[in-house]
Amino acid sequence: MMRKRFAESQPVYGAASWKRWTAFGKGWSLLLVGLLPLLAGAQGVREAWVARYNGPGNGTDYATALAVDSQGNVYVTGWSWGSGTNYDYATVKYDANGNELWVRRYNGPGNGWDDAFALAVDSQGNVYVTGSSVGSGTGSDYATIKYDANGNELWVRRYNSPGNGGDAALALAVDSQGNVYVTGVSEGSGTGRDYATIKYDANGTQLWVRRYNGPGNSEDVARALAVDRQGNVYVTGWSIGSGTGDDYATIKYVPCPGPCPGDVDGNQLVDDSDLLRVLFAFGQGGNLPEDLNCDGVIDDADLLIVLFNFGRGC
Ligand SMILES: [Ca+2]
Ligand SMILES: [Ca+2]
Ligand SMILES: [Ca+2]
Ligand SMILES: [Ca+2]
Repeated sequence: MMRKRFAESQPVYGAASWKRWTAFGKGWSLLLVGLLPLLAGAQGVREAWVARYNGPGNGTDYATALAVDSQGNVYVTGWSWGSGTNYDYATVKYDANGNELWVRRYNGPGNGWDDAFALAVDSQGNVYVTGSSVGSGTGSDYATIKYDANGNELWVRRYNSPGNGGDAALALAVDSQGNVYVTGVSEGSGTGRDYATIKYDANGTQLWVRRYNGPGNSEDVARALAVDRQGNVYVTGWSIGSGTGDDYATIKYVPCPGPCPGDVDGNQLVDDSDLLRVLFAFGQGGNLPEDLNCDGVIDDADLLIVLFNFGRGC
């Protein structure tokens, strides 16, 4: 009997306890189920702020590009209806809380349609924008602007194509030295529209322009650009081929002279093989690695670069 009572009492006590514990457990289970997405790393999102910008013309304003810096400041640009100036670039800096710190507008010399398409910010907070801006008798041109962190305009550089037609910069990058690279679409001279890629130094001095006309001798539009730590520049876009319609066309530009002057074959040493390559290519023109000073022909100057650096490792 004792055994039975004990045996009977156990489940009674046990059931009540179990009910309490299971009820408690269910509560925890539900809580855990609720927390599980967070524990698993899934997160919600909340709208911290919305900042709107209406230009002085109270008309159409289109933002096209955005960047954020290490302090959480946010930069946007685009095109914005002005007051008697048609569309202008309008670049806005917000702090991390969405407060508008400054607005800078740019109206080109043609007092016409000016559209910013790309923006970047560097580690000093300098802001770079580029796009298409109507010139004075030049159609639209690239117009690239550098602002300091306070929005002071440091320089504006314009580029008009050899075809004196429509030009629109569509992409921009800045490297760690503050060199600025832009690319886009630019009217050629008998080549339809071409890629045109430009490098400016930190002071806005134009260092080079390179154009690309595809095999279809027709429309070529560069849409994106990147620069790596060695200063190699990459652009891509769409380009009419020869019987292939539009194709991707991706180009790498290497700096000239390179980081290891005289090193033609890229083995980080200036030696016999580099000398032989320059001698073998001597007198040739065109876009060759033996053209060490990039003047379009392999000549004495290139030979001197090899001889001057002979034996040097990089
Ligand atoms: Ca508006
Ligand atoms: Ca304008
Ligand atoms: Ca132009
Ligand atoms: Ca072309």
